[in-house]
Amino acid sequence: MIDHAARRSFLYAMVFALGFGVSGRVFAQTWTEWPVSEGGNGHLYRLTVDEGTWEFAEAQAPDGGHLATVNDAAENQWIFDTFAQPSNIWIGFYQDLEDPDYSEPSGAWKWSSEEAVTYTNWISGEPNDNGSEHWAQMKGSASTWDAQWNDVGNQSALRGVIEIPEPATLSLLLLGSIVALKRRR
Ligand SMILES: [Ca+2]
Ligand SMILES: [Ca+2]
Repeated sequence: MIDHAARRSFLYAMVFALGFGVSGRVFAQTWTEWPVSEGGNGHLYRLTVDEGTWEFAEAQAPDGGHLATVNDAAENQWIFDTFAQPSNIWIGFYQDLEDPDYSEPSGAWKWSSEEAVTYTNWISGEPNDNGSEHWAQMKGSASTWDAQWNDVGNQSALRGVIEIPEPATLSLLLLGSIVALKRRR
């Protein structure tokens, strides 16, 4: 019979192994921090590896993360400078067709993170719903419309920029590991 202390040591070892495993996987994907010291929010960002639809890109985010929510002009500029060089990228802005306020072209645009909409940066004349366009891209540096947004259709294949809050997300992931282990006992 394993004594209580040994069992507890084993449990802690498992929790640390799982915690570091999760952190290692998250950080292995080359996240870039927008540092608080540079006026940022301390969150981590990265581009999706593969191009695809907006839904495909959103699904690449780890638990607690989403395609980026652009809260203000400073964040828009930082994302453009860091990730939209030179290509257009998905951000987390989409049109909720189920919402009672949905209308074309401007109704029911939301952030996938469910944060409030505090800022938009549409190109003049956009969104225009030019053929079922319900997902927002940020124009890259190769475009005339640097860092401005366009609504586009689901056939577009782009990389997206994912944002995760830090360090809360990792703490939650670690907490999830502990809870899962305790339940298993
Ligand atoms: Ca639309
Ligand atoms: Ca459009």
